[in-house]
Amino acid sequence: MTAEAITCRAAVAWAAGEPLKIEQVLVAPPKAGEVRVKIIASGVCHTDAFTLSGDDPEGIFPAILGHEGGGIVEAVGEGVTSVAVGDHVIPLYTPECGECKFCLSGKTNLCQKIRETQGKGLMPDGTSRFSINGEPIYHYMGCSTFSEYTVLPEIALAKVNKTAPLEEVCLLGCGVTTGMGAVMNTAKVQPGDSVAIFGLGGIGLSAVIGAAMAKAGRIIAIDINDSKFELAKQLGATDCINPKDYDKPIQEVIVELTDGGVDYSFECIGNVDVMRSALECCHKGWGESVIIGVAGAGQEISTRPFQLVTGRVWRGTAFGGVKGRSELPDYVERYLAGEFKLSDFITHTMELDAINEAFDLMHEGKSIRSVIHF
Ligand code: NAD
Ligand code: AHE
Ligand code: ZN
Ligand code: ZN
Repeated sequence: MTAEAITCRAAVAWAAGEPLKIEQVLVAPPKAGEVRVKIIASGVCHTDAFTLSGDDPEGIFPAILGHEGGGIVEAVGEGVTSVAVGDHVIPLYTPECGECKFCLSGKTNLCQKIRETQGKGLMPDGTSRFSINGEPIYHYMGCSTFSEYTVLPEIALAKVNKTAPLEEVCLLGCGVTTGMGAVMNTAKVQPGDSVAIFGLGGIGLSAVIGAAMAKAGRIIAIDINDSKFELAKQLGATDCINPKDYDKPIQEVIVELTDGGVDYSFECIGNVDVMRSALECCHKGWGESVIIGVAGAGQEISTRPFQLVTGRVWRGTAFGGVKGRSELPDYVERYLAGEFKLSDFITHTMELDAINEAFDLMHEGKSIRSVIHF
């Protein structure tokens, strides 16, 4: 049966710096190779706030933000074979086509099949499925999960176990997978390694979980907000440090604490000065620093090249290096098997109408993750 257009509620970002507005949006049926998904829940990630702030060079308005969702397939377009109506899915801002140069390389999760149109807020055919009064509204990161219904390419959906609560596993659509994946997949932390994790939001705390699962010896958690330390310790941090308590650069404090520096560090904030500290707290000869945080337009990182000449390594990761369709379902299975918890992260839940509160709580440092229930 051919699907019809649906009118539903969505939070629209009309312009940078303005609160989201709940609107009635027309969602077109999925075209060939596309899938329409009923969103059940969506986390709010700092990247949503980053783009809304106007700092994102790819930010485009009006758009429907949100990229950390969980939902149920409502309709499929022609030729879709890997998911069917009723399947539970997690939208992927890093898709997996399995056939582009990047997918075939075996070296990266950064599938580029639809990256160009995705970055322009459009579906792969160059048009949007969202409109209000006939005017197009842009997609965001290929996901737009702040809408009751959204449309994605089939290659941007991970089909997951139906018994997993979408209100929790939606966090695997970005934050938790990113932090855990950065530690286990990108850095490949080994038992006994020392790690420093800068920024204890959803990403940094997931990196703490990843480090604990990897049996890291020392897990140093750093934040300027002391209220983050209790959960960090509960999740496995061995030391919690607030840079404001010291009158010298935090990298010097960490180097002294660890007899020369850590084996791995992770920047989970998006602050280019902290990125420098994260590199420079790594051990001479082998320490590796992984950039996860997203920095604003025009910002650049710097350090003395000598830091790299003497063996420190700077790298970065998107979505924890995880290939969404082939690897994310297994993260859901590991969660179901009790290997890690997601409920610890969900400090607030709210309905779509209250979505701006989620942004306020994040900016006030009061939340880890707010999850919108549709
Ligand atoms: P968040 O706002 O929940 O957490 C950020 C934390 O950093 C807060 O606890 C805050 O107190 C702390 N912080 C701020 N300034 C600090 C400083 N100078 N020193 C120490 N701590 C400081 O954010 P989040 O959702 O966890 O996201 C973190 C970053 O990761 C953002 O930049 C986001 O855009 C990025 N991100 C990247 C990826 C990726 O794939 N690379 C995925 C998700 C998020
Ligand atoms: N659009 C920004 C970059 C934003 C960015 O780096 N996004 C990350 C995911 S953050 C999720 O919370 C990512 O996946 N990057 C890889 C990619 O291809 O976008 C800019 O600076 O232009
Ligand atoms: Zn995110
Ligand atoms: Zn690909």
